[in-house]
Amino acid sequence: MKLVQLYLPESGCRLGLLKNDTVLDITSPEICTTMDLIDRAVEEGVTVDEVAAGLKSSGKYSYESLSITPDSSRPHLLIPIYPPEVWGCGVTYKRSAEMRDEDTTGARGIYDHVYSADRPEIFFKATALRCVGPNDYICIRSDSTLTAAEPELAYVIGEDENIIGFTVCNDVSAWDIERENPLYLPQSKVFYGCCALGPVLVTGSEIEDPYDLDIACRIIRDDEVIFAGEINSSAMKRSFDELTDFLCRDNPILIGTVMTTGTGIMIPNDYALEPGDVVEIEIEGIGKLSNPVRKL
Ligand code: DO4
Ligand code: MG
Repeated sequence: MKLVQLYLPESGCRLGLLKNDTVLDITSPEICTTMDLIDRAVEEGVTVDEVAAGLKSSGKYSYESLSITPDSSRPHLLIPIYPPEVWGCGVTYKRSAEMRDEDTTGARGIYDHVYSADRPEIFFKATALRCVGPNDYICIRSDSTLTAAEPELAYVIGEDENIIGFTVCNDVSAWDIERENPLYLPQSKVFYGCCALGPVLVTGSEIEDPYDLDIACRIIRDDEVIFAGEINSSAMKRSFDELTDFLCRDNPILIGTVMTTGTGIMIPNDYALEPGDVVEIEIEGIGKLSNPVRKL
């Protein structure tokens, strides 16, 4: 199933189900968000798909009409989940290790080391307050001059560390701050508008093989595509179980936590984000996440 959250001017956040190009409003008095749906599934010991299948539709919208710049006077898509936390994984693709090592003075080799080590790199990325949904602004920190998009496959963790579903993530990162000193990683990763998620949350049952998904990214400036890159999730070195296992070791996480799995598309420095750019990230079977850029 493809779940969305949508905003209606008269009633705020609603739960939606995307079928073909139509979004069905399946909100019920007690289930208005994807987190409500997940909590209900946990309470009843059933799957999210089973709870969603039992909800009645009270309205429908074309997906296209909802995929607009957020505007409180018009129905529009929201972030597909308000995650209690988002955690990130780093250097899970060879290209990420290579480019990061090339561009780092002083601590060269640390990225290759973490790519090859048993323990993955896992970092705190965001809370819902720092995340944005489809068509909303991702941000460049006021003190960064080299901020890049990081196109990533993300998953939502449920009960017993199972995967509830998948979404697209842009792990927007201030690379200049990370390169200045790797100990500055939290400042390069965590700031307002540092994480985009969406456009939908696809439940696990609908993704045949999450280790074989095409991931594509485009950066558009003044209506022209200035960068296009792609990778397949098969190039990721780690398994989801391995990442979740390390995340959850002695670290209590809440159901609905999002894990983003690292980038395999390394965007050359020439295409550092500028205000007015639009970043599109498309993952097979999930959809296209599009976000404009602004400077804080
Ligand atoms: O080690 C720095 C961050 C790595 C990262 O975010 C990635 O590989 O996607
Ligand atoms: Mg990343």
